[in-house]
Amino acid sequence: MEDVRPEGGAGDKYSLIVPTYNERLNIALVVYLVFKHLRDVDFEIIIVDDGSPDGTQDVVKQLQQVYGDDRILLRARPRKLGLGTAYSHGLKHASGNFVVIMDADLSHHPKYLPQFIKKQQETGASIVTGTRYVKGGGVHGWNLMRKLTSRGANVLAQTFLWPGVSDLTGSFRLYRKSVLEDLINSCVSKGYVFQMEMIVRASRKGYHIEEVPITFVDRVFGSSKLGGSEIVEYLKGLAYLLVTT
Ligand SMILES: Nc1nc2c(ncn2[C@@H]2O[C@H](COP(=O)(O)OP(=O)(O)O)[C@@H](O)[C@H]2O)c(=O)[nH]1
Ligand SMILES: [Mg+2]
Repeated sequence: MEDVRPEGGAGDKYSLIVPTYNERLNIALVVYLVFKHLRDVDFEIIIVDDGSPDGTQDVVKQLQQVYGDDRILLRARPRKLGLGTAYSHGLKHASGNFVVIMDADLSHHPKYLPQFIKKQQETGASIVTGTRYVKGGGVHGWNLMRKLTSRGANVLAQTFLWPGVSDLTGSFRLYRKSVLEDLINSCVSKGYVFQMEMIVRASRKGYHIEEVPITFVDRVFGSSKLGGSEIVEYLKGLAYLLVTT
């Protein structure tokens, strides 16, 4: 199946899973930029909206009129059910042999998508992950506290889990679909820890992982959902991974 396909292209299809909660102001720009940067690529965008009260779905429906509902799939859920299950929900509807997971708030800029694809084709990797913590990568727009939190989280996890990947908590990644299915089935964490569990388990399972430096720019519109309780959850998650992987 996917894994025996010759590398390098023809026939590859990319399903971009974009979870949204109150992204009315961002989603059209993200979609526009994806089309702009993936001109010669076969792809679909699967938007998993959790009943956003701001009317995100109305904007998505308008985008479907413009780009076609075979390119923009709206796979909504009735209410806010969390990110981890949003990915598996989107995955059920993915028809590509590769899946990209990205945020809707432009922190994950679509301009990097061609680099992810190229890296996968050159290396045959099962996962290509965007990393902020190598030369050429970075973070813009975060205050010192948030930078320290993210950096600290990565340093802690590197120290204890030695996953061989420089950015564990970022979530801008390309996966072979079969690999993502396997990982989602093996992961139990919720929330922010989920991204770290996915990549740590991938590394333990011996999947070939490559990195592409990205600059993460904080969202311009809307507000983030990260707070103090996530830091506590993160530390619990780290401890859990330490004993289970
Ligand atoms: N479907 C769905 N999407 C969500 C949920 N929570 C966050 N998102 C989306 O997930 C992405 C990342 O969330 P964000 O608040 O930007 O997290 P941050 O970048 O870590 O601060 C964005 O595209 C959000 O709209 C949720 O419960 N359900
Ligand atoms: Mg964000």
